[in-house]
Amino acid sequence: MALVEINFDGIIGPSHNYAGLSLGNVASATSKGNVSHPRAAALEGLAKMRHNLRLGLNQGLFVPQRRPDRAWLAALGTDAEGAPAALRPAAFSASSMWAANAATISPASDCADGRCHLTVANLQTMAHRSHEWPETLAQLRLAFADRTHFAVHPPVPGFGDEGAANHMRLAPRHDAPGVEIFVYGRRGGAYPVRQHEEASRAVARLHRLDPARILFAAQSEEAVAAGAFHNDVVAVANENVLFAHEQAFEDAPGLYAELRRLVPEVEIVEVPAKAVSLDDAIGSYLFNAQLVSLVDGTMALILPEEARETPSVWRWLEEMVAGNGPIRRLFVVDVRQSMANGGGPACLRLRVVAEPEAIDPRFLADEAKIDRLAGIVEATWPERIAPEDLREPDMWRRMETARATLLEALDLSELT
Ligand code: SUG
Repeated sequence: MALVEINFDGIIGPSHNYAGLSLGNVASATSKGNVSHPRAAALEGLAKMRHNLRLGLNQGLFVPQRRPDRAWLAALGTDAEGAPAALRPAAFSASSMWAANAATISPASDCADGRCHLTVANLQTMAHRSHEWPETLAQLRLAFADRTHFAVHPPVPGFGDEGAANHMRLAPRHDAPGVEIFVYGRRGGAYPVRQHEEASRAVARLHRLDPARILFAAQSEEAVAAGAFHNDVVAVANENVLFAHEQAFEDAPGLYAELRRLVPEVEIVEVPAKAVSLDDAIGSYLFNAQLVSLVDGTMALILPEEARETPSVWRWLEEMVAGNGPIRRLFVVDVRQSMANGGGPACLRLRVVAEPEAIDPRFLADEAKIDRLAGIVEATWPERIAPEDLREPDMWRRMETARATLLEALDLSELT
């Protein structure tokens, strides 16, 4: 059986809304109070999955979580009827769609026990994301139940961990031993840093990685302060290629030197600030592209429409693919509903290198399954949600019925 990369996308849930909950996430703040379109959002996400399947990529899925999260509200001494205004939106957020924050993954070839390790992220910095982990853990325990192949860890305590969005892996190929880079925040100007170095170090220990083949790198303060609340807003890696903004890291030359020593095949594609400013990089989500290896062995970027609409970014990309670098092709997808909350194509997926046969097939996707899911979304997802709709019991029931219908279609009703 072959080890391949599988992208697990979070299906965008029926409660998708714009509540401006993420301090330091510029798009979330800008969209605060706007009317959202959950049905269109979920269809955009499914269309991205279909697009990637047609490129020959392997695709998986995670299901939306229970929203409103009545158990979480109960633990806070309230309920959906009585929730104070400061709590209500946090109980409704569809933020588990951003699967890049679900967990950190180390493929089997990096881990001392020869198993793929997955640690669920605690997401403790933001209240609306801090209650994702129990349901994420439940899904990962089902999808990756085979203990001969996988070890699923609960979240690390005490220190903020935001999962794969702050983790990169460089290797000659997906199935070869690699070097894992854990990126953390030290300072973020007016904004919180969400990935703590101690959380990253704990994950590396739990995954039984070789200490000689891991690197820890701080995000630059200017990147966090400009809105790079996760490293995957300013850098992305795939196999032997690192694609990063010049201002992504506190000590880029030091990181690159270590990488070149440990992975001689590495190719670093750095975008200079004079060609693309940090603001343009963050506004367009250039680096939140999925950097993927196509079946013919070349690499491609799967970019959001906003990258094509940002002149400095598109100019730079066109020059890059016209040159001789390792990234040969550009694809553009429309995930505007997610983008307006700060989630690009790469935020919506969690990468796992594994044998598909070892995974619970209910979490794997093909086009027929995506078509079925799209039909359910069309029929049951709310068309629009305005902020005041979150106070309507009819809307809560609609969200709950929509999710239950989806789970039933996937034979995953045990997650209800
Ligand atoms: O955690 N947005 C998410 C976006 C996560 C993007 N993920 C990665 N970069 N990998 C966040 O900030 C907005 C929710 C709101 O404001 O209602 C939100 O949670």
